[in-house]
Amino acid sequence: MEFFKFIDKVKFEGKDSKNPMAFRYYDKDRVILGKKMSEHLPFAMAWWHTLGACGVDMFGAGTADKSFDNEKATMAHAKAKVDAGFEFMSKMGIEYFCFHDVDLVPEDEDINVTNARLDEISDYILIKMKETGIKCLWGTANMFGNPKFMNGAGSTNSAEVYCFAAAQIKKALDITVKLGGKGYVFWGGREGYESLLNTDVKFEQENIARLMKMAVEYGRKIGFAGDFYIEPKPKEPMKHQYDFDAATAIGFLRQYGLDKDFKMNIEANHATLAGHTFQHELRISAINGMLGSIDANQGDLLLGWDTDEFPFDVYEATMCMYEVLKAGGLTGGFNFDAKNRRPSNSFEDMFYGHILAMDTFALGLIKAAELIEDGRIDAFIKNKYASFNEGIGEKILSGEATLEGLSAYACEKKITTNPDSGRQEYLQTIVNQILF
Ligand code: XLS
Ligand code: NI
Ligand code: NI
Repeated sequence: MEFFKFIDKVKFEGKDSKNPMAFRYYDKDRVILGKKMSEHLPFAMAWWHTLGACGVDMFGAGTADKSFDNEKATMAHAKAKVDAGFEFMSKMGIEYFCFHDVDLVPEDEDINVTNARLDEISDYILIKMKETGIKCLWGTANMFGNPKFMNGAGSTNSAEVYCFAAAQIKKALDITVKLGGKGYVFWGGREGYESLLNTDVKFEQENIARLMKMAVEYGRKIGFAGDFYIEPKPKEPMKHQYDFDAATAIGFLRQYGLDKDFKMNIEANHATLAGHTFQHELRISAINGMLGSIDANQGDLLLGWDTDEFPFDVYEATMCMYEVLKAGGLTGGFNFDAKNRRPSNSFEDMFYGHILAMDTFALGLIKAAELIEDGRIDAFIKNKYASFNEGIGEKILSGEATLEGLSAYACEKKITTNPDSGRQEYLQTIVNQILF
């Protein structure tokens, strides 16, 4: 059954094309800095948004029909979603997908039934993967939707719920490994608190770490060689979430000895919710050797929540790709954790959203490569710290310096110098010059 009859395959037509079902910048075989665009940009479809989200919001019902000609919450519907998903990814030229356990099948009261459904659907997905060459980027367990998780999963006060979470993680890992997933994500949905009056933060964080340790041990045992990821987010649904931002999550991983197995999955919209730029979160992850994967979406600075829009801000995408190129690429990919706006409710809009996003990142990649090749920004930064290349600066870097020694140097020289200008506006001019 073909769901998207209006398009055969989205093709690259170039910058001047007015065809809405074509790429203007994403030209998969174009080589940028020695690598094909498709290799720089392993794009992934998010099962939950693309095949599940219907535009439901706090004030109204869904606007988009994602029944795919089947009754919802049935295995027939789950299979139709697989068919629709693989047709969609093939036509878009998207090579990966990401999923939560309960995106794939309807969840039953009895976890054993859910697990059997997951076995069945993953067999079917495997067939489609072989047919199309499409791969799994990462899997995860949804440990925030079920009312059981109202006080968190790893952070719950109920040992029983903790076991239930463990069972979900185990199964989601099994399925991820079965599908050859490159990564496994922990987004700490409800791992946080509303009030400190009823929360033992230390206890909860230690318990989350225990659960992650068990997940790593089990994953390695069943042959999972990929990365585990934490996806930081400061708030929503909880008022305060433990994985607030990259720096916090990295500190947590190091404290509990999880840093060898985990990296960051950075989501653009979560970065801005944390009061950071997307680029900041990427940089912090990269300098700690933990830039793993990206949830490529965009927030709205006028709205204070995770709006999960398809990215269209080329400036942000350029800065993102600048960080990714500097870091030598991702171990993961670019997952479109993004959904159409509620009134964009047709199947065509699913295509337009992903075309917009892929073109935005392709253009970002082209521009980031130009910034790097131009070299003026790198040269500026190198020169900015040049006083550490010789004399007293060199001594500081080599570790020979002592506080007394530096003090003696400063007092003797009666230092009055100020550092050179930061030249921010000059550098911003370079960025604009290259962008436009
Ligand atoms: C929610 C998160 C979620 C994760 C996967 O804000 O972005 O969708 O990516 O659980
Ligand atoms: Ni996400
Ligand atoms: Ni999110």
